[in-house]
Amino acid sequence: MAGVPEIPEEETRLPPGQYIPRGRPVIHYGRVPAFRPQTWRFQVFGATASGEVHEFDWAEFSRLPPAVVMADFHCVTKFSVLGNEWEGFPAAALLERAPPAPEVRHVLVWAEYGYSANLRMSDFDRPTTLFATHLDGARLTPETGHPVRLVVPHLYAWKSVKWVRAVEYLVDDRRGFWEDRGYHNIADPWKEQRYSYQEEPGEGPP
Ligand SMILES: Nc1nc2c(c(=O)[nH]1)N[C@H]1C(S)=C(S)[C@@H](COP(=O)(O)O)O[C@H]1N2
Ligand SMILES: [Mo]
Repeated sequence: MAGVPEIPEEETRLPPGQYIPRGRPVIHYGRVPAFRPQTWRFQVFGATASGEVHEFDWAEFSRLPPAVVMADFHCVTKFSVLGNEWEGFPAAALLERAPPAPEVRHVLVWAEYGYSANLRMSDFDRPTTLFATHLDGARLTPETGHPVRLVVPHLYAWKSVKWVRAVEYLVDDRRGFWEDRGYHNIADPWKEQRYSYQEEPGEGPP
């Protein structure tokens, strides 16, 4: 309608408490690991359907079916980066190649140096949850997760594990690195689920 001021799209797209920074912040705990393609392995372990550990080398992992996801990125420290084009392999494709046992409800995603984040299977299984190798048309840099990082755009970005090396299938939920240090087990930015003291009964492991 004429005369009605429009709310800029960037404002309606920002979850509560978030802002758009200048540039693209890079943050992580600890050092940036080196990628050695000859010895790199990706493991799927825990409650697999077969009871066996699945292991992929880089060539095998790279043969998962490709996908592209356009998404915003929200860090709990309050910056958001809008409109990222991630390219990689859907988490759902990994679930097909390395099926979980029927009673699996959660995953713990593991990175180099022991960083981890837990997710409900319903969050891991979303079509927009991706193992990304590229951002905005370019290969990930060492700092942003090369060779591969998880991207879970609908949750706070600490769940988007860089330098990912393994997925553990869980029947009972277990907290990851930040979830164990006071951050919310679910981490939905639209509900501002930042800290574990905000958790409702049933939103985290006892
Ligand atoms: N392996 C690993 N992944 C990680 C982290 C980390 O410390 N280690 N930090 C997380 C946090 S808190 C954020 S905000 C994003 C930052 O991603 P970026 O550096 O590409 O912006 O990576 C996430 N993934
Ligand atoms: Mo973050």
